[in-house]
Amino acid sequence: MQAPKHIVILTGAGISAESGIKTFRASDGLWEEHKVEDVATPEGYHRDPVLVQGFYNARRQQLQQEQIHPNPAHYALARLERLYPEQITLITQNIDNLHERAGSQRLIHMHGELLRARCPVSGQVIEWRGDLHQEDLCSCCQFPQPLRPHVVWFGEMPLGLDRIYGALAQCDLFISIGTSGAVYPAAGFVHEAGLNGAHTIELNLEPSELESQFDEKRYGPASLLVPAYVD
Ligand code: BJW
Repeated sequence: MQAPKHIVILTGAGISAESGIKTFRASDGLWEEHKVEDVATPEGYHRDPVLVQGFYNARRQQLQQEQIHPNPAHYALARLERLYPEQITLITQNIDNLHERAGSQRLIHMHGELLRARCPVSGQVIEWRGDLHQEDLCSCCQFPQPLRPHVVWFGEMPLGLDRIYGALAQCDLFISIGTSGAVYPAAGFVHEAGLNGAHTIELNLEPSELESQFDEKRYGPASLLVPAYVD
């Protein structure tokens, strides 16, 4: 691959599918078992915090099982970052930690991180590897608050947007990997990058909802496509 000046890479649930982590919108995906509005909105959380904490506790436990590992797609992106550390902005919508475990260091978790909890009042974020319960209170406020998962639900503001839009404004290559393009603002990044003159490429199992917006497309499993593209 010829080195562009700046590359923005956006990943979604599809990159972690072959590591054994379920995607959202597949027929056996996470939304098949749960209603989106129950487990991925602030309203759902306020209605039934125990249900929502249980949903994330189960995913947190699964992520830390021995058989869950980064796959060749995560490793290929980490290799690319080692080759071009200054030229790459890696943005993930995933809350798993598989990019970091593969060696990626300069990573933006725009929808948060499963292994962290957050105080809803001060915004303080702390590492959290075990189950999270309503009785787990923050230690930052005068009146301690129940900690919540450090994730971004529908209607909430994604994280790192200033850095993301800054990188999109200067990138000449935009690569989207394993995302359905169903959720904004991430679904708008290809348009944004295209406006700035970047070459855009989709690497996905199948054409996404945004397929027609990409200059180049390759379809198949990420564990094969990504190493073949970046190496
Ligand atoms: C493989 C593979 C393999 C499988 N190899 N590929 C109307 C119009 C426009 C916008 C809105 C609207 N109404 C509301 C909105 C905004 C809303 C939104 O987008 N709603 C849509 C439903 C329309 N967005 C928000 O509310 C966001 N905030 C916001 O907009 O703030 C205001 C704002 C304004 C202006 C600028 C900026 C901000 C927040 C969105 C938060 C999303 N949160 C979740 C949950 C996170 C925590 C958790 O993990 O539980 O994020 S929802 C869920 O979807 C999760 C994911 O990150 C996200 C995207 O899913 P992803 O990764 O694409 O997964 P899938 O399953 O959809 O797709 C997997 C893909 O992989 C598929 O294509 C497969 O084919 C492929 N695949 N195996 C390669 N082996």
